[in-house]
Amino acid sequence: MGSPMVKLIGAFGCAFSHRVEVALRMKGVPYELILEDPRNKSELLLKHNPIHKMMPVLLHGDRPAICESLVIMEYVDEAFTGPLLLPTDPHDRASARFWAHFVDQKFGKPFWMSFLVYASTDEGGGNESFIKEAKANLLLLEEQLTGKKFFSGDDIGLIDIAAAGMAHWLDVFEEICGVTLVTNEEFPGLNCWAKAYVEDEHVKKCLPERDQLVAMFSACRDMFRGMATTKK
Ligand SMILES: N[C@@H](CCC(=O)N[C@@H](CS)C(=O)NCC(=O)O)C(=O)O
Repeated sequence: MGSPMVKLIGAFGCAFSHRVEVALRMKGVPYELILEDPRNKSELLLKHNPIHKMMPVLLHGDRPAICESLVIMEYVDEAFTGPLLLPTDPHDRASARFWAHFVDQKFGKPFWMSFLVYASTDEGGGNESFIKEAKANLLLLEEQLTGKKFFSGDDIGLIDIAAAGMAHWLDVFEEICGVTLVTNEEFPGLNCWAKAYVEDEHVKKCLPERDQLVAMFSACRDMFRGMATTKK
């Protein structure tokens, strides 16, 4: 058998690469995963994503590469048969795109910054504004899950995959920073959703090992703490 027509340039522990892997697995598309070292980017990555120089990048046959995880997921949805990631109704499609973009553009920064600030100080002080904003955004997502198993309904779709960081990565960040941001009391829907997401058969097969994530992000935390101490 020849090499797969689809190649994914990704990185270990990268939630954006995970998005593309889940999309491909849901469609049953075989792919070759090429793992990059984000600190030492290859010529292959720079050639195919010269603008952002980021993973993931999708190569399909001989056509030019496709970059940006949300764009790649939509491409995979349209280019291959199988379960749909986006609904068919135009209004529902627009709404799904809106929330997937919300996760990237409004939700992500304060959410992950809350941990970054915790990670860079032993006390975790000074991050109240990020936490406040992160919790307000979490509440908006919690509301979106009312009466539903997944953001898209009964099955995993674009928003769920876009929000995967909150399902598998969150718990690792909470452990290494010693905080619980998304408590079961405050966000029961999101906690149920996260459990259901990581239990999915396609998702499970491409989740990075938890221990390896803990080791990787603990090293980042120590680096930030070191930088914060040097600045004092
Ligand atoms: N908006 C991009 C973000 C991708 C991204 O942040 N990728 C990280 C790896 S998880 C990366 O390439 N980092 C290297 C860098 O920032 O130079 C997407 O959705 O694809």
